[in-house]
Amino acid sequence: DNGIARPKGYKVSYHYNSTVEDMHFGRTHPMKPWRLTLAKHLILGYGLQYAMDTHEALPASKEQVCAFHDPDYVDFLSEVAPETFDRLCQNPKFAKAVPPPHDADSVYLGPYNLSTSPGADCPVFADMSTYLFLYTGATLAASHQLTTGQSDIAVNWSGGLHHAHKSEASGFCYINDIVLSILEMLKVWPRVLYIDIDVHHGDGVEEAFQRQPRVMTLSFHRFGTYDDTGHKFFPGTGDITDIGLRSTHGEHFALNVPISSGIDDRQYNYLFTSVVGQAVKAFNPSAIVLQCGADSLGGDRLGQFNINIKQHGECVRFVKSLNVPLLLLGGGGYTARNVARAWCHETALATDNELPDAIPLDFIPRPEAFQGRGHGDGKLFPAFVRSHPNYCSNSDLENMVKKIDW
Ligand code: ZL4
Ligand code: CA
Ligand code: ZN
Repeated sequence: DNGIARPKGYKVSYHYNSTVEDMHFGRTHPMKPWRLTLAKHLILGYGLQYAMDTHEALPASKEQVCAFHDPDYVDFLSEVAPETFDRLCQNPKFAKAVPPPHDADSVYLGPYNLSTSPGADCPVFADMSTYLFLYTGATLAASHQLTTGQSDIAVNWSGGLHHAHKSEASGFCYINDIVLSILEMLKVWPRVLYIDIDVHHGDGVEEAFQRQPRVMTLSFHRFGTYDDTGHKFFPGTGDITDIGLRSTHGEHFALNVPISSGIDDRQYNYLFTSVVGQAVKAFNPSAIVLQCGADSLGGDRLGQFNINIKQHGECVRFVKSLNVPLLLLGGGGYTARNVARAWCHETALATDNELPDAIPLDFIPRPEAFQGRGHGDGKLFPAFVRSHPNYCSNSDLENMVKKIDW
């Protein structure tokens, strides 16, 4: 007996298709879909499958994806592969989608910000369409469970791709599954709150709902420039003054919490509970979508925060305690073993289970991923080395909370 039980009085569903694990963005590209294999190993190793209903996801249909995205872009995504890219680019229907200006690394970019060059943020890789339509299908199945009242919490760690625009890929994101899920929710609920704890600004979701007062978007993210290069941290938007478009009544429905690098657990918890608390009080959401990007963890390859797994999970616990239908999505996360730890812990929180710190290594296919110094010593909650100097002062954070008012 592993001690794992179903939660009392509510239902959790888990939506996933293992096919996404086998996808490769490129050898050194930071996005590693196999982090989802590690997450699955931990979740099954601890026995959390007994605490929820697991659903194998089917691919989303083109029609479903067109609820937000441009139909030509969706056609391109459904047909594109490394072998077909150049030919598709010649097609007049797609050629009119002008490539964005070449980036600082002067990587060749094709239409829709896609590229077959390995240096691109959004490469065209083998079986890419399969990957895109599956993570989107999982998010749509999860939202369907919620909107039909069959689940109270629905989980898709392969979703949460918040940068994708209506007709452009951006920042490792091609289809904005989050926007699609919120559009589904708006069919049954008056107000949806979107919260984003990925270390990057949730720009695609914010932009999509700029003119929609029934959706409030709230992103916590690193904002500012790199010490060494002076370049802006991606995507460069989401300053505190970015509050979306004001309605005729003066209200606004976007909130942003720009954060300097090195923020610690206590400071993050203060920001999160204060701002989410205020947002919930003012907006009174009927449902919440929480994007749980794990690149806000300490030790992430791209992020620059010093948050531990327990604190990342406290955000999930806080939102869950609000007792409204909840969609939990993944997102970024570039130190694979820690992404797996965080999302396993958060699956446990969703199902009201508490996991022992010692990972059941005997029940895990690749225990070496979590063993040894530098790999977390077989623990679910290793203390991260504070690798980033903390540029957040308590008084700056307090002033920011005061400024975020409406
Ligand atoms: C890489 O090593 O800041 C892509 C991207 C590919 C392979 C080898 C090529 C080497 C880091 C990133 C050159 C890579 C230069 N390879 C990439 C302005 C940039 C243009 C692209 O978590 N170059 C763009 C996007 C961000 C930029 C972050 C976060 C997604 C999410 C949700 C998206 N783009 C500069 C970088 C590498 C690469 C190494 C990389 N790209 C790091 N940060 C970015 O919010 C899922
Ligand atoms: Ca964010
Ligand atoms: Zn991110």
